[in-house]
Amino acid sequence: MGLTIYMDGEFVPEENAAVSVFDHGLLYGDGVFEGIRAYHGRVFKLEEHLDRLYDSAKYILLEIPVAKEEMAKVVIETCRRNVIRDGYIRLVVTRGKGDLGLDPKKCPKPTVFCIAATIQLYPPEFYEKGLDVITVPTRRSMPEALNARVKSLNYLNNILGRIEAGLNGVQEAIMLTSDGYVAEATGDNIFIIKDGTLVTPPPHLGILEGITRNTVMELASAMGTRVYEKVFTRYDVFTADECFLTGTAAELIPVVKVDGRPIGNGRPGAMTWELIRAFRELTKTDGPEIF
Ligand code: PXG
Repeated sequence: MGLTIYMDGEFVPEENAAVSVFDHGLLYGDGVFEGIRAYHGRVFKLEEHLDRLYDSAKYILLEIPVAKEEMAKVVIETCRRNVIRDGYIRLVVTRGKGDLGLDPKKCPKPTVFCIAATIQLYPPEFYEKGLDVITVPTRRSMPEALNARVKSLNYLNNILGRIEAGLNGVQEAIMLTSDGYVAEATGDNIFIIKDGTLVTPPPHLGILEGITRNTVMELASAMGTRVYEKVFTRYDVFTADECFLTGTAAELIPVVKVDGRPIGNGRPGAMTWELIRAFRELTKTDGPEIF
């Protein structure tokens, strides 16, 4: 594809952008990342993504060797060099190159790279007709083990969930907590709508506090909709009027069937469409300009 990648302080051609086989990001998933979108020549919610990246790094005691303000410039410049007006940005900070042991003290210098490209998560027709999803046997990791609020490079828990969805012929999975509460999808947050009220699980349950999720909550509140962060179960999903997922890559996508049960009337709901429209409007004006 011939992309230009930001890699440890310089912009290099894709074929020269490589990490060491001793990088602890690769050996152990020891690192943090962000997936960010560019829309209409702007980096959507850049500040929020950078705040989360630096908080994730802080939680794992990883000091990012680039100041936050500088990192904002790195993201914008990577888009510029790849002529990305609408695209998907992956910003990654790993513990860096160490030895074969776990000890992060052996990794003197974190690895930082940024990719600006494009992405299509689900086939376009699913945005129109909605997704069919299942709850999977693999539970979301306990927050006491690795807090899901950290956007770490350890995605095996989610990937197992995604594999189980695929084994059952659907695109996406809903993962439950070890107590059986609805947590989130493998790479998206979940919302249900009942009697005009929007409900989504609280971050302390052990989910990623999605930036798209927070944006949707703000948009709904601004529309005068009641919004609650509340713990709920599959019962609440099965009896909901509407259901949808949110994520930077997925954006807002309606869910029309869960575990074989149609949600509401089995078609994407009116409130979901209204939120999708409001979200699309916001992408026109939010975030710093690339060009
Ligand atoms: N939950 C999880 C577990 C995520 O990984 C979200 C929610 C949504 O968060 P944002 O801030 O993006 O609204 C994510 C982020 C993929 C993929 O290929 C998805 C994410 C990250 C990287 C890849 O599906 N999702």
